[in-house]
Amino acid sequence: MEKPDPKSSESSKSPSIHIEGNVQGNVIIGDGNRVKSDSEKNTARKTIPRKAIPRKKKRSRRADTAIVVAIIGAIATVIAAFFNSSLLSKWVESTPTLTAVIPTSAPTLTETPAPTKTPLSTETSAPTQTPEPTLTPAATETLAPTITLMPTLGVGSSIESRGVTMMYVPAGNFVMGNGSGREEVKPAHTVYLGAFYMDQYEVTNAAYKRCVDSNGCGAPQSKGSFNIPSYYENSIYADYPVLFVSWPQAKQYCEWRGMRLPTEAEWEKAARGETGNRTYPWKGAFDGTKLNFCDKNCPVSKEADKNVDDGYANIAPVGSYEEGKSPYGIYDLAGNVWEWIADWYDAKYYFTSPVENPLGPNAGQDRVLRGGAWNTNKNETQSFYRIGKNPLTAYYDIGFRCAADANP
Ligand SMILES: [Ca+2]
Ligand SMILES: [Ca+2]
Repeated sequence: MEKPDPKSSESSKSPSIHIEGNVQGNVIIGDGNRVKSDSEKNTARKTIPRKAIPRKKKRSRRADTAIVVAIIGAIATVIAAFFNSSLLSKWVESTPTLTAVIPTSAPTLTETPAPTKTPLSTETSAPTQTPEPTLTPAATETLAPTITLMPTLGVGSSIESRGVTMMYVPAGNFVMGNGSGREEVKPAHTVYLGAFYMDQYEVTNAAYKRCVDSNGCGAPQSKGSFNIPSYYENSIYADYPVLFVSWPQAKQYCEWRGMRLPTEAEWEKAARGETGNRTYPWKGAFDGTKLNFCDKNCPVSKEADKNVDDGYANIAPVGSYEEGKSPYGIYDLAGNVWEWIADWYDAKYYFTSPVENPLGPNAGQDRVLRGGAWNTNKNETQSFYRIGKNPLTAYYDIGFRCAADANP
């Protein structure tokens, strides 16, 4: 009788797992419905060939395989249990907190782009057209009425009249005429005049031409002058006195400007000042350098003063003699051109003249001329010197200037 293989006895101690087939020891054989007797067992042991050992190895491999399968199944069971466990549920519950954060931050980001519309503010650049308020200069025009300076008018004050400057002569008394000399300048007498304005210069070709060009005046009766073929329309003589205008033409020009010719009293006061002790517009004796008269270069030989050169043999531009202006800043009242006066001429008028704002005789043959000219001697340039001339006379040594009441 062979001893049982210790290995087989060990195998008999294996777990009671049901395995079909021939098994050594207390192993169920066959269908397992019946337990065989010891004799049967011995018979069976005797019938077991030695070659069964390798078969045993086959059986253990099968068992290992089954064990692996069982282990895998157990692991699967554990995993399944794990997923069904509360830990899994807790782990799952914790993850949603991460997903909830995302949506909250997202909205805040989408609204921030709104400020990108701020470029609209760049359209506010439209205010760059605000320069329109530069129309404020209109306010400066309101300064024109600042002629409210009237209360402060005095010697040196002036106004503008169609491009011509007029100087202010204050109201007051002055001495008119002269106690000696020719009969028509006598007697010296005090006259009161209201304030008035008088042109600072003799009316120039340019000033008169503005009236002619606007159909306000007739053209001078000659466009030339003494030894000057082209005078009135020649731009070289624009600032020279207009010549060849009659008394009616002179009057019409002043009225075109809204002014009038000066009275004889106004003209004399403008030339002499208030005291009446001046023989010329300047203070003191005759000075051949302060006026344009018939000097040593004058073509009228019998009138020429051979000791004086005043700079002009013929007519001179207005305002050429700064030192020859009157106390009121008025130029060329002595010399250059004779000047038409509003009054009729009467050699005896001073004996009957009103003492206040005299307007001259009511009628007459001639109109008054004052101041002498470029072709006269110094005596005829005296401020009280006076002559009468046919008002229709137009000549190369006769001009005029305008005046106006200062307090109409
Ligand atoms: Ca001269
Ligand atoms: Ca003059």
